[in-house]
Amino acid sequence: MTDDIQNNGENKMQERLDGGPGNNRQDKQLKSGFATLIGRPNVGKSTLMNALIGQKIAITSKKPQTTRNRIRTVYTCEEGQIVFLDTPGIHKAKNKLGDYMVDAAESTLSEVDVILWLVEPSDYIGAGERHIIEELKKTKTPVILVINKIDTVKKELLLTYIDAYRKELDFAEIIPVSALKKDGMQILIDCIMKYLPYGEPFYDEDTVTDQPVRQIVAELIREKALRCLEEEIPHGIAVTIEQMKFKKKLVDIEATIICEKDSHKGIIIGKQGAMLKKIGSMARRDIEELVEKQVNLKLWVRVKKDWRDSDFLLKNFGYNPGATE
Ligand SMILES: Nc1nc2c(ncn2[C@@H]2O[C@H](COP(=O)(O)OP(=O)(O)OP(=O)(O)O)[C@@H](O)[C@H]2O)c(=O)[nH]1
Ligand SMILES: [Mg+2]
Repeated sequence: MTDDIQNNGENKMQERLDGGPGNNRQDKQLKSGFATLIGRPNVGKSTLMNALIGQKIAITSKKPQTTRNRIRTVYTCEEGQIVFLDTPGIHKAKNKLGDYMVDAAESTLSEVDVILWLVEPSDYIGAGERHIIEELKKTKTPVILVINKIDTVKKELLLTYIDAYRKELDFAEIIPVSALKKDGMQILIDCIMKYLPYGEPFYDEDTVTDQPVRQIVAELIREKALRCLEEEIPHGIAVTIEQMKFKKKLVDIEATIICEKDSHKGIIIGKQGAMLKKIGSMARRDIEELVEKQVNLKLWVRVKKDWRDSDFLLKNFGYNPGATE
């Protein structure tokens, strides 16, 4: 297999995500613009974005601080195009990675046409929400309050939550949804459209994301590590792709899981390699769905002490401080 063919496979895969050449729409008064999803960690931003575009691009987990980079996806319909930005949860940063994540989220506020602020279904407005309210007060961008996870509460209580939030900020709209059950998705799409300017679409109509395939693959591996590992270990993990070779029927992938301590390395590998095998086979299934080919996945584990506080290593692992794009 020559390098050309291997690269061609990756390029074709990328083209499928990018929408490929051509596909220009006949545009008459189309709407087109950017919507950012912000909120505290774990409120369901990534789940909601995946539900809105109908495809899994952003990884999700029940552990907070899952998303680390700004992720751009595209929703296109007859009316126009919404470019979504999924962002890391806004939290009190404890290291340089945390600073980077919060900056990736907060820097979107003034760059978009509409902000979706996701909150838990509750009338308790804590310090985390108050910090976000202060940030939102600084921008002129319209804010849609999205009360997510309504499948977990009684419908009667929704009005209390809406009232509590309405007192805090002048929202353009307040929409209750369940991202998990895909409840309220069309209402939310229609509502976002109202706040977008008229204009040409930014991307071809088949484009789903501008995330490179390699990055999605690395994220899928990190997602499985997040799901399989407990306590503080997942927060200290990064994944790098060493190589990805597209062959005729198969994709060969070699990846490294980076962790912060020797003791973590032992846990990630597990007894006779059992944990690493579990992470690998779970990730392989998802990657196969993404690349639509059989995948041969080899995983390694390496220790890089305190990488979350090293500018050099952060950059190396794809978290580029100062450049959140
Ligand atoms: N019951 C219920 N759970 C939800 C809903 N939306 C998301 N979740 C769950 O909430 C958890 C967090 O979801 P994510 O989408 O990863 O949250 P996030 O806001 O992107 O989190 P960070 O990336 O850490 O900021 C996951 O376990 C989801 O399954 C919902 O509508 N209902
Ligand atoms: Mg997320």
